[in-house]
Amino acid sequence: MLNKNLYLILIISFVFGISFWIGLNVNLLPDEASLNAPIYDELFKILFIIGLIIFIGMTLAVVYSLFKFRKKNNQTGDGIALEGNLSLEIIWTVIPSIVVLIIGLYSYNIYDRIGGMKQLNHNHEMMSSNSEKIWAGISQTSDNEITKNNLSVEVSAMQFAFLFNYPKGNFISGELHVPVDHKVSMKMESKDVIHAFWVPEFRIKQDIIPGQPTVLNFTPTKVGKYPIICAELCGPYHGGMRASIIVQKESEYEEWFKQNKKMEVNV
Ligand SMILES: [Cu+2]
Repeated sequence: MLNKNLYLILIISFVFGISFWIGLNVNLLPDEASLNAPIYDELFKILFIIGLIIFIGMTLAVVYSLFKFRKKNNQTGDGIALEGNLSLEIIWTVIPSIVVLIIGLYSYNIYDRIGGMKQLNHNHEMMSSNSEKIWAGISQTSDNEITKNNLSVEVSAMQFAFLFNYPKGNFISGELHVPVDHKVSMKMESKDVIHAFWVPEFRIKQDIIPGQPTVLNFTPTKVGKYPIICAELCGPYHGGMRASIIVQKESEYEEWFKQNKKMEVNV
């Protein structure tokens, strides 16, 4: 009996050990390019580890059962039926309940840390001028950080493109340019159907809904070019509804901004 328990403990330790090792060392996600990304990835790692524990544990149990409960040579029936096992039923109810509860609370904490539970209206410059209702979105993560460098952009989504309006420069761009390490505050509206603004490298996604403006705030942390993908099936060319976000050094961004501003004046 002692031997059996020892084996069981060893196998469980092995399953947990290998799951943690894979979960912490194998990265399935793209670059982390915004302040939200490392926070979101914490949750992903935990979910990945839990998934691995269940997958490896179940696979081992199935393989063990294949050999242990094989039909014996002279066996003709299934044997005596098993009826009820209270302790087993308590275990398989209590453990998953605790796991689900922990995941729920932890997800709430992560959503709060990326700004999902904050008030949506009070941070946004464009919104203070008119008292338009903002229906949903991700707010800014902290009020204490620098807000003077806020970049405000208005996003219009339509079948099948995104357009970015820079109110301060009074111009519209098909590419979203932003300076690295600056907060970007976007107000998003749809001209037709529901779209979704998704940047995998930033770990952000927000629906864009006709008649119900939404907001999305983020801070890019890595210079580079990243895809913006529409993540809501919005029509026959939904798959082609893509744009780019270009994160630049502040000086380069200023240069780009000036050039576009000038063009508008010349016209
Ligand atoms: Cu779309």
